[in-house]
Amino acid sequence: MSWDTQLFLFDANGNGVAHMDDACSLQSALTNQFVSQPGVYFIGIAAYNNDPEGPNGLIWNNTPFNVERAPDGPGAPGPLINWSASAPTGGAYSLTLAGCSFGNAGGYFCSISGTCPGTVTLRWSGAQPNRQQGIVFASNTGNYTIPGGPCQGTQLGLGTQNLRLYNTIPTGNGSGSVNAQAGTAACRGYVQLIQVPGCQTSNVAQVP
Ligand SMILES: [Ca+2]
Ligand SMILES: [Ca+2]
Repeated sequence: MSWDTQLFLFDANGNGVAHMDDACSLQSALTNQFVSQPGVYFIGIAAYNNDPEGPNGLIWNNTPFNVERAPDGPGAPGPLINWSASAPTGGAYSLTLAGCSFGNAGGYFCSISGTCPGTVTLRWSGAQPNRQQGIVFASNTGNYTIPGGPCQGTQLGLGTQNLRLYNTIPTGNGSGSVNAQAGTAACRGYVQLIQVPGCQTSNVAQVP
């Protein structure tokens, strides 16, 4: 890619969620670190320095360029009403999505927050109450199909690298959280939940 991109993530109401300008040279990348709940999200891509504005101005300040940020501008969090450039430029782009799944809003959802290595918190919602759920870990995403057992044939969003069942915990009333100590080998890895019986799977969440 030959032009200076900026990436923005907005929620369904047009409010800002996350922005990063320069992740790799002048190209942009976003993680899930500011995404705390399921729902509909919009990705915005713009050339530097065409920035989204809310009623009170910029939703994000222009700098720092190489840090992923929640809305921090005078117009935070939005909603988006305008873009700052009067004569926008840009060009062709490719967008790579990794470790994500189509949202089942109101469905089985998990997220991971915290610091890795260190203490991380796994949160889940939308599970069936009073069941068991397996916490499955892998270092990569993929389409691994469970070869046997009660969920034989269920396809996960995980790959086979360091794939393992980390733990099995109750779903409680359908939502909850658990803390865990994450070592270096777990950092930036991926987690997916699968509940038994039923074999419903959650989205894939990335360890910080
Ligand atoms: Ca950029
Ligand atoms: Ca900017």
